[in-house]
Amino acid sequence: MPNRDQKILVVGACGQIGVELTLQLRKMYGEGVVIASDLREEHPLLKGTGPYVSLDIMNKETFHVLVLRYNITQVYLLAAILSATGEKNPMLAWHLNMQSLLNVLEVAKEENLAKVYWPSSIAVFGPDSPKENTPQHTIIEPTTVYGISKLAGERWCEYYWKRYKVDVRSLRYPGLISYKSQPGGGTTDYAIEIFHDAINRGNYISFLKESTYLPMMYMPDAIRATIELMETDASKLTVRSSYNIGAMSFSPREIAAEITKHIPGFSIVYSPDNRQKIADSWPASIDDSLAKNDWGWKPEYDIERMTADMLVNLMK
Ligand code: NAD
Ligand code: AKB
Repeated sequence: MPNRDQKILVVGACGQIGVELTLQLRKMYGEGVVIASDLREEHPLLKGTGPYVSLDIMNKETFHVLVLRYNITQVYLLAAILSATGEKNPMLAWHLNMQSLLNVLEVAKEENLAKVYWPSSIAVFGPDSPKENTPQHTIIEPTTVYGISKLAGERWCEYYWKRYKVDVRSLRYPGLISYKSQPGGGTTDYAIEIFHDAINRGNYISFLKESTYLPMMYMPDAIRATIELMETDASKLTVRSSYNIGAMSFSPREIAAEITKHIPGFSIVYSPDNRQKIADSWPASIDDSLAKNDWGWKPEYDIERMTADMLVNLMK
């Protein structure tokens, strides 16, 4: 729990994770404690829940001034270009994903910030990593620009911790499934689209093959994991690059079958596109034993519970 003087800045607060993370941080620590920021207009769900500022994290000076003006002590950096969008414009993805992190790490060092959070992804792994139960430490040779930027980012996090004692923490999120805000251009987005199309049209055209297994997690678990990691005593953390974290693993065929239990008659067809190659390069499931041992990680949602909750909430 941040002490009385802590002030949190969420960068990229209007994205898929940012909206829910900001709302939960405000619920836990108080609305005035958490400043939301993004390039975009304030997300409707954030309106009236606490302070919002417009920020381009690529501008280090503006960010630095904001940190000083609001007496910021913790930063959650969520601005990024995700895997599928990244392949459309690799240089833009590299530039944003790297420079945003370096800007935050530099200001954290200069202003002695208490903590920084920056997410990595299962995208750090590549086709030569073990596919099942992919370990924390293994061959890591990503083949997407997004994965390369996450791997480089992990190295920078560990570097700033070891060299400057910047207390930066990170999770390698799997594909995240949620209903409050839209996904931002990833390969795992199919697992969200499928729910919307099941409800609105009764059928779904999957851009991944039926048997493509990927690690996935429901957003409430991801938000809880993030805050639990940030609240853990620094002495317990043995990973200063980014922790593997898991919850469930399923294929398009399996999630379709689960949805069919609630929406009989729902149908799916498969029309793989360029995102199939990205998915094929990623793990099918993740070994997160270090997260379990170091800070007690335990997921609450499996495919059945997540599917039921998604459908109830989307149908409201
Ligand atoms: P998103 O695309 O939904 O949100 C990113 C937000 O950053 C957007 O609101 C965007 O407007 C903002 N942004 C972009 N450029 C900016 C800039 N220059 N300055 C300020 N804000 C800017 O992404 P997300 O899904 O919420 O992901 C957040 C983080 O989590 C990313 O680092 C992503 O790689 C990581 N991650 C996400 C998932 C997932 O399934 N969503 C999985 C693994 C890792
Ligand atoms: C993506 O598909 O790009 C993201 C991720 C797993 O990092 N959801």
